[in-house]
Amino acid sequence: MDKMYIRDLEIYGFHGVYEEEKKMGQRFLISAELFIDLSAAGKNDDLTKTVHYGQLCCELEDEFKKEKYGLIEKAAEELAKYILLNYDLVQRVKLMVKKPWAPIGKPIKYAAVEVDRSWHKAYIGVGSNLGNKEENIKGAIERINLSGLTKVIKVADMYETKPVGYIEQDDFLNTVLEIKTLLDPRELINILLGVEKDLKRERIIKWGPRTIDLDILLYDDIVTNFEEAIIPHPRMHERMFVLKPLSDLAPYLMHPVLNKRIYQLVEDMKNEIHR
Ligand code: PH2
Ligand code: MG
Ligand code: MG
Repeated sequence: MDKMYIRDLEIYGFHGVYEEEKKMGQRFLISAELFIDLSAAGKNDDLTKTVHYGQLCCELEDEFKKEKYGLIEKAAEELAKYILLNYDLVQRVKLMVKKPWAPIGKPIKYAAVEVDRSWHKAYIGVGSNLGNKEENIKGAIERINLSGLTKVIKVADMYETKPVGYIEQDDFLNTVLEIKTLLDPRELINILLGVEKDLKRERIIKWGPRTIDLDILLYDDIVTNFEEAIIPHPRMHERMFVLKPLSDLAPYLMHPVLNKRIYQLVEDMKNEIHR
């Protein structure tokens, strides 16, 4: 991947654990490594296909001076997020904050931290079979977007489906979302649980009626084994109400455990039914 560098942008700021640092301020040096495809800008000599580094430096300075944090970790985290949220073309950023005048009474060149942050792509299975199903799903999408660090990129068609598992309940409306997120899987699952709660989901019967169900199906190509979010979703390949909308969005995507493409999983399941 191509990169753009900002090296040692000097900013006078007020971050620090000690009171005098917040009062007097000190010199900081900011470096950023942006992962960005520069080929279109390179071919066409077109500024709109890249990042204007002059503008970026001004914005980083404003952002850096807006708050007084205790830790350079926090300052670095905020700047990395700022870049990813405000510059669509940037896929990943490494951001370093150096403190050459750190008041520690020792002769060091500087103390510094670097954070490495990037967008992740994930697919979310959505289902509703209680209340106004379509409104519930739209409400969930809105809330996910409002949560800040996650954006819904694509929404598959909505499918009316017969309940699978516990069948004494109303039909479902199902779809799948493609999202990009700065959250790790645990943080993402917590946001999704918050949205479910917000939409008055009550967990009474396992696999029973729900206003909204939001499941992480896939997250990049990672494989997890922690209880709260097993990724890929362990039953996704057995559920047509997941596979069909997912295959509308990403038929050629590989399932990282089964090593098959999504459209192949759809075919497998159809053959299973007709066997
Ligand atoms: N979700 C379940 C159990 N059964 N059936 C359909 N048709 N759609 C669902 O979303 C669904 C289900 C558990 O999450
Ligand atoms: Mg579910
Ligand atoms: Mg669920």
